[in-house]
Order: sequence, then C-alpha cells, then structure tokens
Amino acid sequence: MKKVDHIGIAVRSLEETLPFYTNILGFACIAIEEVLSERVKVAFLDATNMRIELLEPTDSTSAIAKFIEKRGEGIHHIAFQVDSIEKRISEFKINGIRMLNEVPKEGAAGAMIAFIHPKSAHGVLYEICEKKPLEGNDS
Ligand code: CMX
Repeated sequence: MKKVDHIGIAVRSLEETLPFYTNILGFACIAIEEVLSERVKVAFLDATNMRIELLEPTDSTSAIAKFIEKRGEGIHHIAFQVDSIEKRISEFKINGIRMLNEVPKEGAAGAMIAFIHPKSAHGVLYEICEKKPLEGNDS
C-alpha cells in the first residue's frame, strides 16, 4: 500500500461545507467534479500531504445519501494509492477479504478504484486507487 491518497467525507451540501475547509482551515479547493457512476459531486482539497474529498450525493439512491441518512455527515472512507489495483484485488481475494468491487471502476479524475467491504476491514470503508500515470502519482 502506498500513501493515503485522500480521506472521503460525506456532506449534505458542497456549497455549505466548502467555506469551512477553504476559509477556516485554509485548504485550496483543487477540483470539483461530478462522478456519475457514484451519483456524487465531489470537491478535492489540498491538505498538503494528502487530499480531502468532500462528497455530496446527487440523488437519494447514492451510497453517500444512504450513509448520511443513517449516520449523518462525517468521515466516509480512506483511500490508499496502489501501483497495480488488479494485483491488489487478487491478493485481497486470496486472503479472504470481501471486495465491493472485484473489477476496478473509474472514479474521480479517471483513477481506477475499488472498495473493501467494511465488514472485512474491522469497520472501516477502505478504497484503493490506481491513478493515471500522467497525473504524477503524488497529487
Ligand atoms: N464506513 C464504515 N462502515 C460502513 C460504512 C462506512 N462508510 N458504510 C456502511 N458501513 C457499515 C454499516 O454500518 C453496516 O454495518 P452494520 O451491519 O454493523 O450496521 C454495514 O457496513 C453494511 O452497511 P449497510 O448500511 O447495511 O449497507 P449499505 O447498503 O449502505 O452499503 C456499503 C454500505 C459500504 C456496502 C456501500 O456504501 C458501498 O458499496 N460503498 C462503496 C461505494 C461508495 O461508497 N461510493 C461512494 C464514494 C465514491 C467516491 O469516492 O467517488
């Protein structure tokens, strides 16, 4: 596993939440994007040695909408960068880890992503992500 790529935080409204992160915490907002497959609108903030991803649901069936309904706003997942997502998924499966995605899917900024079921990770939702080579894997 490489470094933490980002921490995902579920929010009701990007518009209402962003000023806290930019004006109060002082982080720059580096991108805002809609991820259609996940039914979320996301904002990435540069938190120096990693990023914070704010996730606003775009419809009531989105995983983020369900999460907020059950638990309220808050930390939703932690994402680690990996070199080869397919290799990692196979290794996890061999070790009996339950994957929510056995085939990587495209996430924000074209990265390939997959989630481990929180029941296989002691209550934490982990994402692994393989970024596009041209991005320079440090951002
Ligand atoms: N962190 C830790 N545990 C979580 C969790 C989270 N974010 N979300 C759900 N859980 C737990 C629940 O508390 C529940 O545990 P209990 O049975 O002990 O109560 C268990 O996981 C099952 O949860 P659920 O609410 O019954 O099931 P859901 O239908 O809500 O599905 C999950 C949960 C994780 C399987 C689903 O949200 C999922 O498939 N997530 C992966 C995709 C995703 O999260 N996309 C949004 C982000 C996209 C992006 O980053 O671009």
